Amino acid sequence: MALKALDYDSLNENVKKCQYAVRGELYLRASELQKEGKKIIFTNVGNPHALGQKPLTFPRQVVALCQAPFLLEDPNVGMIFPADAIARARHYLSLTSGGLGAYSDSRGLPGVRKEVADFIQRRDGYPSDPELIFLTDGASKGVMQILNCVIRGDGDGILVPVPQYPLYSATISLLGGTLVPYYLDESENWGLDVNNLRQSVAQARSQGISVRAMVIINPGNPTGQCLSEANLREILKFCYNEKLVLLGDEVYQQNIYQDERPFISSKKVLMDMGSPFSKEVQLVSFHTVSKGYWGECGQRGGYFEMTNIPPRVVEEIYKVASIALSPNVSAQIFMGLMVSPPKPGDISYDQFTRESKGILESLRRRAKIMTDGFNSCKNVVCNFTEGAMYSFPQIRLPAGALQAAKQAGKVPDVFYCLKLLEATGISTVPGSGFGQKEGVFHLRTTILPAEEEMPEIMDSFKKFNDEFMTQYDNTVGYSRM
Ligand code: DCS
Repeated sequence: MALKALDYDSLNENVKKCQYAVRGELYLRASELQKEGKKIIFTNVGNPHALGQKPLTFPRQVVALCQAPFLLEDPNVGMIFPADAIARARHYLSLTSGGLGAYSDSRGLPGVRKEVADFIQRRDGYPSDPELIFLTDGASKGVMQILNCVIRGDGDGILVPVPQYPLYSATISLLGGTLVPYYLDESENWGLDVNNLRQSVAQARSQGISVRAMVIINPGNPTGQCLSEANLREILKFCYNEKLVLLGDEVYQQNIYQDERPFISSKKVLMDMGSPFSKEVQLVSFHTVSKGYWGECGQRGGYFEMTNIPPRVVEEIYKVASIALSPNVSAQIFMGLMVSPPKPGDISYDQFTRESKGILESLRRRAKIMTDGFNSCKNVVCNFTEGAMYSFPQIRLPAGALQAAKQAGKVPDVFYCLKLLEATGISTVPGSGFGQKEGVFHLRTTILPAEEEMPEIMDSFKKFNDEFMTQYDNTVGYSRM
């Protein structure tokens, strides 16, 4: 009998091929255990509010007023909302044509895109054009839109770091392109070696693949490293020589936990390099309201900025964005607020600063507690989390554990993470979901559990790990670095 269009065997093969480990086997098992009444610590997703982070007060006040504009007409509104939140709500409503219930332009509200451009200009010291900024439903949708424009078929390759955040591998699969991996160097704190890049491109070309774009994630997910300015220059030169569009995923730009290597945007480095690079290299940079000290993942707000993309191409990207009519309008307002927070002298400035500093300082402490905790465990080594929201320790599995995993029909790091979940309730993502070198195993946790719960979580991890290692440490030989 003929198959129906949505029978499994007739499905688009690209959909079946696509894998997304952050919500994979471990997450499903954790959800089952939770239903059975076990306490689960979900460290698999960088979802700060789900782990207890409180929303910043000022942006929620502004958006609440935009959602319920009748409150602005209430004579008592000033008793509940500060005057700067009221003024800002009126400002954003004036930028819309019909409030939050109306579609906006498919690129986003022009007034908010102007605020984003002003932010980029303040951050980098170079002009930014609102016409080249599109607002999106989270950074994910922006990445998908751009990859959709770049990938023409399986002969097109995209350079992606390994380990990587699986948005990239999954989207490339869905669009039928080819992922060209370049390996980050764990022994160099997950640094990026341009010689590796050259090798990856040469190898892909020898297989007839046309390499068209390069992804960087800075700060890194899952690896947590911050790229140096020198490294960014090398990357941009490489893209110039190879005619690659650079996709700069900079969603963790506020999440920095050391002072030696502050965040520097790819756009700034490119502009600093001057001509011909600044006029030639094609760059698309992504940002979001989901990360930083905002953590407003559920709002689904993001933007991308295009540099050196010809106007005709921008028009085409606009056309395709129009198919979805409009990005989420309340999320656009979150974005506007993120890029223009209260200023010194504003009524809400002190509270906003107190809240945001409190979150960032605590994340900095948590990054250290976590990496120190991992490094105190048997057969575990972990680079310091310099930025982003994750720790990515390497787990050196004894031969006995590799054998047991094989018997259970599991990839070794999936086996380890499942055992960890069953024993402690800690839900992580196995390193195989992000890509890693053959025969080397990792796991990823977020650094987001509440600070006061962190020591207990790390104790319970250590107890599990050290017992696991003793249990399987009956043979010679380990997985290696
Ligand atoms: N880029 C990177 C590097 C990310 O880590 C994420 C989300 C995104 C883009 C997309 O975020 P938004 O669409 O919300 O803007 N990170 C996921 C993760 O690894 N854990 O939680 C979500």
